Amino acid sequence: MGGRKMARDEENAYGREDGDDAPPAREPRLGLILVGRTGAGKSATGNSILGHRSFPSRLAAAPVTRTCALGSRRWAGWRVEVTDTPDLFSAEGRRADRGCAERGRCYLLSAPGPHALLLVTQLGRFTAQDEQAVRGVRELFGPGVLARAVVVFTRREDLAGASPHDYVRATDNRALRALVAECGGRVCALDNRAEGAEREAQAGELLALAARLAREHADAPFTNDVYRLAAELRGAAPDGGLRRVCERLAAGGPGRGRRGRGRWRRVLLLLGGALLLGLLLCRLRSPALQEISPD
Ligand SMILES: Nc1nc2c(ncn2[C@@H]2O[C@H](COP(=O)(O)OP(=O)(O)O)[C@@H](O)[C@H]2O)c(=O)[nH]1
Ligand SMILES: [Mg+2]
Repeated sequence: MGGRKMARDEENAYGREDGDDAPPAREPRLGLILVGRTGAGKSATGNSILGHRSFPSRLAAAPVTRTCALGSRRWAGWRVEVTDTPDLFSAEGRRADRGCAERGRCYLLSAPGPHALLLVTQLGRFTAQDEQAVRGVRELFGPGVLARAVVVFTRREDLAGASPHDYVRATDNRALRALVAECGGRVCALDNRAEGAEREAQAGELLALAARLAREHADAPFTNDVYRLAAELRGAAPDGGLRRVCERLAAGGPGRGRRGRGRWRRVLLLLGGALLLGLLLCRLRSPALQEISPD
């Protein structure tokens, strides 16, 4: 088993496989990505899901998570793969990721795509920074990605027994209510300080939600043209693959090619319309000119 783990670690240049409980390959994959602003509790949530401390998580003035990382576990017949992310979604984070290397790593690690995107936010603190992070998420994965998102509140202990649905219904934070609506009403709350059976029960709640979302899409992960490229290149030499995914992201991100083609089509249609109108006007004007002609 140990030898197998080493081989797996060597294969994967960027992530971490928690290989001791590595399942047989026939188990279906349940891919999850943790996204949201720095300090919301993404890494702590990842550790709760995995059932052990896999990702560094603590309160700090500077971001603790510096790079994307992958952790895995078995749960209810699924092979769960969790991708933790550093600050990829704020304006500063994106500026710092010049060349899109970290965003490219995120794509390669989570290829062929997530079944659920976990939008992590701290209970009672959905701020402008969280909204900016949501915009960053849309930009990185494409506008349709929220159809696969679950809003995960950390600090569940502050709910004092109430449900996260009740909390969302009662909040006067309109941006949060709008986000939850866009995510199909999927919400979950975790107390990441919980341990043992309580931690496992909370993880089970969240994983059941993610598994239901996967089933609703016939177990197919969320995908876009960058994921398709990443999946193709995942088996290739890591640096070569990373470079090509980064180039694709730097060129404008998912859907760019299709959007670009759509824009040109609209321009051509407008030009064609203008030409037709011009011809029509010419034809209408020529008999009128003939009528007033002295001959
Ligand atoms: N009390 C409490 N603290 C939490 C919870 N989740 C995360 N934290 C704390 O919030 C801080 C930031 O968490 P971290 O996982 O590093 O956030 P990240 O930057 O989004 O990955 C850490 O000190 C965590 O212990 C929670 O459910 N309850
Ligand atoms: Mg973190």
